[in-house]
Amino acid sequence: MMRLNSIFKTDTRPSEITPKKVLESRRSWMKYGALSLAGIALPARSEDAVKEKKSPLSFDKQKSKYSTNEEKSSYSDITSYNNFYEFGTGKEDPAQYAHQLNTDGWTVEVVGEVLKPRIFDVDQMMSLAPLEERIYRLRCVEAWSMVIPWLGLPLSKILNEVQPTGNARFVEFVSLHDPEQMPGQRRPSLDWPYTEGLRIDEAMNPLTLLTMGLYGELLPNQNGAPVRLVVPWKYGFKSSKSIVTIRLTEHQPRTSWNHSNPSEYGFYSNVNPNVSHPRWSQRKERRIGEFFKRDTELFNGYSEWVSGMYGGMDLSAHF
Ligand SMILES: Nc1nc2c(c(=O)[nH]1)N[C@H]1C(S)=C(S)[C@@H](COP(=O)(O)O)O[C@H]1N2
Ligand SMILES: [Mo]
Repeated sequence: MMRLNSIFKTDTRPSEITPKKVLESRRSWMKYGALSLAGIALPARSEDAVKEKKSPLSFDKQKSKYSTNEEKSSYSDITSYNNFYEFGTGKEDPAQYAHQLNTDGWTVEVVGEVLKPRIFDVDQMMSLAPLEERIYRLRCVEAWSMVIPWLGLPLSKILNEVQPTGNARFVEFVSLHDPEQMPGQRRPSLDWPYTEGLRIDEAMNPLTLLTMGLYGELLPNQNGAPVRLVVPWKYGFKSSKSIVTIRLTEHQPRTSWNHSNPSEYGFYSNVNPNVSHPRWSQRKERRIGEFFKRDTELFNGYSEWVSGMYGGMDLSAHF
């Protein structure tokens, strides 16, 4: 805890200071949310939550049944070694430049093949379920990994709100496109905006989280504030950051990495030690902060909950 204490500049452990801090930022979101909605009433659920004086941000301190028991990566590793190409292609670029991103008044539109398209502000999304802490492994395609205590809610809670139509077979996630705030977007390192996608059953799987925080705090910008996806059985690039649009579609959406290099980055990108990346093996991974490599597990160790979705599929063809 020594290290964390120094990061948070306090004698209190982060887990103990969380509720107040998070609650304070919730209030500022409420304020901005109200402004941006300009007179449009907040949905009943959000108002009810306030009336009941029950913070919708209170989260389950018990470990979720989906959490790993492995040692968590340090807060400083999680927030200083990132991939977020909107802020540059170097691992240290996001921590250096992402503070330029203004997340005030952020909204996410949930549109497409749905009966009730809707624009959510971040607070409204958080109000749909109590935030829950889940300690998930994040395995990057570059063969490193971390263990991160995320704070989020199952994406299915949001999707159920908008009522997918019978044509909704995929979900597309679009991240913010704003070259003024995101210097990396002034270069064609990817085809902007960053887009990703999941099949609808993957999106509805209880492991798939819409995440607003980590280590009991709101997400630092470099980790994808104010709202990012976390899909723990897939390579990290499927977990889109700073999302502004969630679109349900009939056809498989085009995704940024697949588009830039289809032979290296498949649509599914399930973590799989038996399917090599064309330029390196995926059999082993280096846990950031450790010296010796570990064996990579199929579906990043989450087979129990996800393998059923891929029955009969050739995972080397659908990599
Ligand atoms: N919008 C956006 N989302 C993104 C990326 C990105 O460049 N832009 N990088 C992805 C990659 S490659 C990884 S490994 C994870 C890293 O998440 P982390 O920095 O929170 O560990 O974010 C993913 N989400
Ligand atoms: Mo990644």
